[in-house]
Amino acid sequence: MTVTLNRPDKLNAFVAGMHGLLREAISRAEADASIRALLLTGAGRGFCAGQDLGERDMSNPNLDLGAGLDASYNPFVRRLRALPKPVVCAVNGIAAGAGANLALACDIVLAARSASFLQAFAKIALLPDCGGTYWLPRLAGTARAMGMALLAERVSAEDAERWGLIWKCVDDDALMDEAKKLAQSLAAGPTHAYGKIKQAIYASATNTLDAQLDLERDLQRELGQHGDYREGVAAFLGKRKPGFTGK
Ligand code: T3D
Repeated sequence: MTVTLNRPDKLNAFVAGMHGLLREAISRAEADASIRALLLTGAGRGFCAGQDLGERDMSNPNLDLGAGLDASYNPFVRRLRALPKPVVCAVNGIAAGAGANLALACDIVLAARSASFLQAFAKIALLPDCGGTYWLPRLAGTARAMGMALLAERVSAEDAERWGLIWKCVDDDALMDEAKKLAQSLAAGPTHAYGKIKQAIYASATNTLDAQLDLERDLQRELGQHGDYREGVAAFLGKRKPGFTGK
């Protein structure tokens, strides 16, 4: 399934209605077994410029940004990470604020060479949200995380790849072909195993080695009972391509 953020005149900045549509999309991706990979991208010259800054009522003395995160952004990030299917992000242009951190929440991030990542938050006296303070130090190290968050400067797609923030930077005109090919190939793969790979890799951020070894054992035990494992081994031994079903 491809989900395209589609408000290009505002660089796909988030307004309330988009959150509703994203909720519907992720619910479909969760429920529909025929959807075996998700591809997230943006329409136009930007990927996403984060929260639409015109949407908040600045005259409200009780403005509660935490409530907005609780209601919309945070559940979406949690559901993306927990989705037992691979999520590919094709960052087609600038990814700023919540847009940058939403991209980094995805499992495999490709970015167009002309794209960039901007932790814009400090410019408006906020802090990186949507998991930014979690992913940035883990992916790029504290020094770079701090630089990105405090200085709020654009990081090019090439630097993002070099720093380990994303999987790959590709030429602009190759981005969508490459992202679709990748998503299609993942969708034809052992998607049940991919779900467990996600679970294990993401759990490692907070697990001890002992806990992680136990988790690997438990998940491997389960995968060993799955038809895709049998098919993978039979295909290898039979010198043929495997036909994984994910079921
Ligand atoms: O409220 C809460 O829920 C708290 C949660 C916050 C999460 C966040 O995401 S906070 C961070 C919000 N995002 C930003 O601060 C980024 C703001 N945008 C920019 O700094 C720049 O637009 C960019 C660096 C991303 C791109 O610059 P540039 O020069 O390529 O484009 P531009 O001309 O600034 O933008 C094009 C249009 O999109 C323009 O509209 P116009 O003038 O043509 O009608 C611009 O106003 C609009 N736009 C871009 N970003 C936003 C936006 N409009 C509303 N909100 C935006 N975030």
